[in-house]
Amino acid sequence: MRIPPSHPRRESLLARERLVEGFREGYVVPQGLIAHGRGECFDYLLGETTIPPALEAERAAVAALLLARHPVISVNGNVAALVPREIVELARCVNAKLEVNLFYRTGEREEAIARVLVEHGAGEVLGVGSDASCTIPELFSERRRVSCRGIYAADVVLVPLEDGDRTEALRKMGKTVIAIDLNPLSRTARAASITIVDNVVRAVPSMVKLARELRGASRDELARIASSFDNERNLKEVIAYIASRLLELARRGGILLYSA
Ligand code: PTJ
Repeated sequence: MRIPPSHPRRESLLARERLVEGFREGYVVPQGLIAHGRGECFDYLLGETTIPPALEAERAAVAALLLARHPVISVNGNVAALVPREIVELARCVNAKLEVNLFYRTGEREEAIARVLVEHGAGEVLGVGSDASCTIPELFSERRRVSCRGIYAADVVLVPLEDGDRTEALRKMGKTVIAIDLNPLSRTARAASITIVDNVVRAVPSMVKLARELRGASRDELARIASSFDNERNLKEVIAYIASRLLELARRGGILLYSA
């Protein structure tokens, strides 16, 4: 589908096209298309931009990843479709392993997603086939099967577009969990150690940029950034931001601007 460069919703339409392509190629599940629609709805409320509390969370997340002994980035179908190059680049910048981990797991999808990551520059991709032989305790979805050298052993795990159950289970294992979730009210958002309320298509490139900036920082400075972050306070700031933005739009009648 050709989307004119001047189209006001170009970026959003391009993201949809990438997901539809991933769906046609078999690595995005239909449920992933529905999940994206829910995300788009929250993105409207944010004004489709990285808001200040999200940037603060991205900074804390990058500091935590750079400080980690064994950081791992979990990749599902939507992430592979939306930000394949950027997620590989982020892993490289923070020296993290990449692991495929799927809610709707099939061997074909695992392999297809690993292939997409390799095509975009990844070296080793964990979590495929028999590599996913460790189990996250108390988790009953297919997400429980993880790589013993990856998520199972990780101290810090980045989980974009996650479900609440795994976030809670990983926290119970003592791990620092970083979530990227446009819904600030979700169970994932509340259960994670650091929640980035931003679209993955903006959050991941922003984290790459921050990683390049912070790579030269001392461990003390990184520890200060990571430990001064308070997830509950940050989520309250996100909700306050949305509330005041909606009030402002209602006052100005500006809601019409967003009905394209
Ligand atoms: O590829 P699989 O098999 O692992 O399945 C992936 C999906 C996304 C289908 C699976 O993880 C799922 O069902 O997720 P949920 O429980 O629907 O949660 C997805 C969350 O991500 C929701 O809170 C959405 O608001 C949010 N979300 C959707 N699109 C984006 C997003 N957050 C950030 N950026 C997005 N582009």
